Amino acid sequence: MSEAAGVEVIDVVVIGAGVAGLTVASLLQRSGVGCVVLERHDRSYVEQRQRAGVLDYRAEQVYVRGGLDERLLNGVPPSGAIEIRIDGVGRLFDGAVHTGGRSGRLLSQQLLVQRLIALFLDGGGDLRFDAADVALHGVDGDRPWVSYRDAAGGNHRLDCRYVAGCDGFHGVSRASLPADLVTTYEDAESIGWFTVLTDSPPPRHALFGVSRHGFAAQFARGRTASRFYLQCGVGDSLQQWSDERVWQQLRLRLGDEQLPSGPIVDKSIIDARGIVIDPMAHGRLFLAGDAAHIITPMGGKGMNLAIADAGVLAEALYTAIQHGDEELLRSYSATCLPRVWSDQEFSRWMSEMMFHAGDIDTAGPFRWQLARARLDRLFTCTTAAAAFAAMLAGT
Ligand code: FAS
Repeated sequence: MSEAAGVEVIDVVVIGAGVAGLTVASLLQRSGVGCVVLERHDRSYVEQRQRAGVLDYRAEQVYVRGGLDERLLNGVPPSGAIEIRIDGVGRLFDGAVHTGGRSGRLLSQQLLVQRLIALFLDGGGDLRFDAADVALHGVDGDRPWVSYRDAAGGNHRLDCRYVAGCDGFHGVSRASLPADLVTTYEDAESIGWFTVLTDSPPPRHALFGVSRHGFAAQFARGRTASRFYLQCGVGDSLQQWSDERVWQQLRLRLGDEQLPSGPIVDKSIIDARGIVIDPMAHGRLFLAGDAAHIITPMGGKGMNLAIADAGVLAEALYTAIQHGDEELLRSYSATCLPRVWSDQEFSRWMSEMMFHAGDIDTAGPFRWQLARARLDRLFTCTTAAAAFAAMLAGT
């Protein structure tokens, strides 16, 4: 980092300290590339956000290849089997059996973010929280720069070579792309669903409940919390879902009258849209994670796609800065998009299977039968099981 007349000069500015931004920054730090991370919220806010809960095998390998796995994955158990409970009857699906043991880890996004922040700061990383009014300038030229205001009201300018836009779907990076140069693909699932976070015992296995009362799922979020997903009417509001109704429906759909309850600490409607931005780059600005794509949580790919993008971007930035070769940066978007679309397709395929196989009115009797056949095939056809296991693991 050098400074001239109040202007700081750095190789890379990373916008956003979510899983994508922190993964890019930690990998760059490890490879000796200087970067500054700008995050608009304070540390405690970023560290308390509870989102995803499973790190897939593909994302795990990004940390293994980057030499970060020891610090990030220490003591984190494999994700293990999932339970699919159809009308109250449970069947265990152990993906690792079909993938030669490659499955993923039960790692909450919250814990991963906490560990990434500690790793980056312990390594002397420059992470600036409470960065307000972040703005990008000249990203389509040779000398982009980023401005922001710190918590004390001081204005800052960072001159850089590249910008990693990892600030989520509502951040400034995606908004900086010229509208006439990008295509936004968008499609909404014809199903409503919402999620609740509870202080109640987690399930032994990730649990998917398919029942005539509708879909529900339960995932561990640490040792004492659960995240549940429930199908609801398209356009439903949270006011229509009292805590009492939530627990009543969960017991019904998971076929478990004894399902232990607890305080519901968070409730939010799921944005049931799939969105992909193409290209994921413009000039010297490169988008990673939710800044470039939104995916519904059914296949557990939101966090994992963000980490996969970050792995590709960090290597491309390293090669450009340390070896002056921009080929990987030029092909960054073309490298990421096929994987993004593959995960979008998988997530939609799984959503349709789980939702259509439940409440017969959701998709009608014929599609209900199709979805039940698709579910059953996971347990009766090794080829179908292997394909499903490979997509879940990201292998
Ligand atoms: P993030 O949104 O995580 O991080 C972006 C960061 O940029 C944030 O810290 C934000 O504060 C910062 N930022 C934004 N604008 C800025 C600006 N102008 N200046 C500076 N900083 C700025 N995915 C799954 O796979 N499984 C799940 O079970 C799952 N559950 C979810 C539950 C919820 C409630 C939500 C909201 C999402 C869930 N997801 C799930 C999806 C989630 O994991 C995202 O895909 C993931 O957080 C994407 O990571 P990032 O791209 O790093 O974006």
